[in-house]
Amino acid sequence: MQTAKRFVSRLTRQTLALVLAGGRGSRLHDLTRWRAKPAVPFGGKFRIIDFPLSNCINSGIGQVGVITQYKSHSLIRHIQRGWGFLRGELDEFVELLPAQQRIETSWYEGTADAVLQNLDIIRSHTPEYVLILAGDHVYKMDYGTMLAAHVENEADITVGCIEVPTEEASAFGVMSVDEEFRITEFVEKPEQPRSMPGNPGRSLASMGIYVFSTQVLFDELMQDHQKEGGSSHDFGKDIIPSVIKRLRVQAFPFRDPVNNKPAYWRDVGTIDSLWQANLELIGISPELNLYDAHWPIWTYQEQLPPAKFIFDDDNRRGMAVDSMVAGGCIVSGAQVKHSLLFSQVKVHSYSEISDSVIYPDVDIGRRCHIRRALIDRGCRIPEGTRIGFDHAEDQKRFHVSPKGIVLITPEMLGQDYPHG
Ligand code: ADQ
Ligand code: ADP
Repeated sequence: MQTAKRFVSRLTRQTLALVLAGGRGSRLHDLTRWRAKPAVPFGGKFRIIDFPLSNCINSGIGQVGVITQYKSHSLIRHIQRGWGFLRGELDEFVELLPAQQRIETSWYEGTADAVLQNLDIIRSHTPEYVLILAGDHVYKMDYGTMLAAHVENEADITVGCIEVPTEEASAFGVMSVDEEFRITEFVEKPEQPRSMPGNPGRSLASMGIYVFSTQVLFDELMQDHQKEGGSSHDFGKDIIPSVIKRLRVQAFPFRDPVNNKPAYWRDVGTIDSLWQANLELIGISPELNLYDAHWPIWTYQEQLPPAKFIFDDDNRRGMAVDSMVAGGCIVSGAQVKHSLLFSQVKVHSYSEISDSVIYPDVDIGRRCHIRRALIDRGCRIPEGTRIGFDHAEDQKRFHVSPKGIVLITPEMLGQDYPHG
């Protein structure tokens, strides 16, 4: 029995994954004014949620629920369009679980409440394990290894973790572990995070992803639900810290299976980190390889013609170097350097773009000079616009991040958002 339990494919088949995709992501400013953070575009043709969803499918987990709440329209549309290819008759699905006030007459409070309100749906799928994921991180991870570790350690709960610099650790749940990686202490977003013993300057942070044995999940959610006040109904704040003394709660360090180093994992929670993580993909051998045929990232994509680079009427060369350019783009007599163009971006003659991330359906008029910018979907940049050269000037119309990245949305340009 014990040996049979170790077949990872059996474990993944008995697992229901729940992707929490309802948070605000308010540090992304106007990018999340109309969409949830998991719906934010990333990597030239994906949205952030495609990463955890692809990880599920590539790990062999075919039963997935996506818990939505805040500004969920574009997220729901993306999932309906892009993630309907699973085979219902094989009991594989990506199911949307919007806040529907099923148990309480309120929206989802914390993350634990969001799961609690879907208990009847979880029950109906009779999983042996429930894998709780965040919808807003970029990484490639085989959840099968985490499930196998959960079973081998005979854990009640397993928490995915990574090492982070201690000075950044107060943004996370921070844990201490014993020599068997059992969690002995867990503090959510501590003001003074602890370093790992023997590794000063590094702390062990929760990735906000959890494997629960199903009955443990039910029991703990009900207990938390019945608490009179004092609980924000959140996994990191309430559930995990309160169970570590009573239950076997293991940490699972997320490492790269090839070199056994801490693996690529990004929160992309700010304009600076989002811009940087996008541009990092352009490098010669980026840490996140999107060209890995063994770990495809699935998404919704329109049928688009190839990207096109053309000489304009004055014989000026349209070109992009050191860049990634998605389908449907046309660069005509303009120069694009070290930039990421999402689908259907048009760049017109005499314009120069560098170090920028341009979301889909953007039109950049003639004679624009743009550097270090993040341009949201659907912007039409008027002829002759200069961005990224004079921050005092940029600040009057746009949002300028602490590292000087200029965020531009259609509203800031006085334009309507593209619908549909
Ligand atoms: P945070 O990222 O601060 O910390 P939170 O804001 O609760 O946690 O978001 C976690 C996930 O749940 C996100 O994907 C978010 O979209 C979603 N979410 C939040 N509120 C929701 C709600 N009411 N309904 C549905 N979905 C919701 C967590 C952990 C930390 C850990 C970090 C890692 O609490 O311990 O270190 O994640 O990023
Ligand atoms: P995404 O680029 O993520 O797909 P959308 O452009 O679809 O985002 O916007 C998300 C949702 O918000 C859509 O329903 C869109 O119509 C709506 N929306 C965006 N901006 C506005 C606005 N200024 N006023 C009203 N609705 C808006």
